[in-house]
Amino acid sequence: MEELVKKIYNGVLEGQHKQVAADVQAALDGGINPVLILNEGMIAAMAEVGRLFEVGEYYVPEMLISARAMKTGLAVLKPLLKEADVKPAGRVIIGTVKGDLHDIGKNLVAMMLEGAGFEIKDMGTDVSPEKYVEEVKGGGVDIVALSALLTTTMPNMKATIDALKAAGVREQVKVIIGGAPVTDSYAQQIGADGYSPDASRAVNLAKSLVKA
Ligand code: B1M
Repeated sequence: MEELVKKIYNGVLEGQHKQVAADVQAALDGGINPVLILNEGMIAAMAEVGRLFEVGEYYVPEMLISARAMKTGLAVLKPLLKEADVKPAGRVIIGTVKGDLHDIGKNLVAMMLEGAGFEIKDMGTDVSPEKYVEEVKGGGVDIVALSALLTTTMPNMKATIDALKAAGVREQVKVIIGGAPVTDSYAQQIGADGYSPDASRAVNLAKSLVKA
């Protein structure tokens, strides 16, 4: 039984998405608790993927194929997790800011957060401040995650935070930002709650903010 969970862990680590889906199904058929499969098989593997990325042993392509394997396994697991009433680590809305069409990094951050147990609403690219505000007003959002790849669209991160303030909902959420031109000092300057240079550290940041 534990061997199957270890196999799922290794499958996610190696990015074998079809094998992971089959192994998750086999584990469920064998009566293994879905929460155990999620935590010890999949989320633990994605945490290791993050560590390998941080020490320079994994690169973006490896992260992407592991994230795909995790997603494939999660699709098999999800209906049972709902039955088991597993609470997400937090609810995140994520998007690339207004005027910006780059989405590869944003997608990676979304996948890593999902791998860490967060519920994700992907708002897509070119997302206006008003759309973020509307979503936050709808309730249930813990973190607003903003990505920008262009120096010309970075100011729309500030515009989004300002719009949240103007709508009176800034204090309801944590705002995290990232993207190639973004820096920690920029995050402080515009009043974001945190900055992460990459997808793996975005997970640690998000976890620390929902705990706080
Ligand atoms: Co664009 N582009 N691009 N481009 N593009 C850059 C960003 C650029 C640096 C290339 C260059 O000139 N050297 C440059 C920006 C210059 C600047 O502003 N300083 C540039 C430009 C100028 C443009 C156009 C204006 C080109 C033109 O039309 N004249 C145009 C703008 C379009 C628009 O957005 N309105 C444009 C268009 C495009 C494509 C559509 C062709 C394509 C995007 C396809 C897509 O995303 N679906 C594209 C691409 C692919 C790039 C490069 C080559 C690669 C970006 C990428 O995906 N990197 C890029 C050059 C480069 O970065 N080397 C470039 C891989 C990705 C995994 O990394 O997105 O940095 P990244 O994400 C990382 C971290 O930044 C972080 O985690 C990720 C993973 O670790 N991160 C976060 C990202 N978001 C985060 C959020 C967080 C936390 C961490 O919390 C919320």
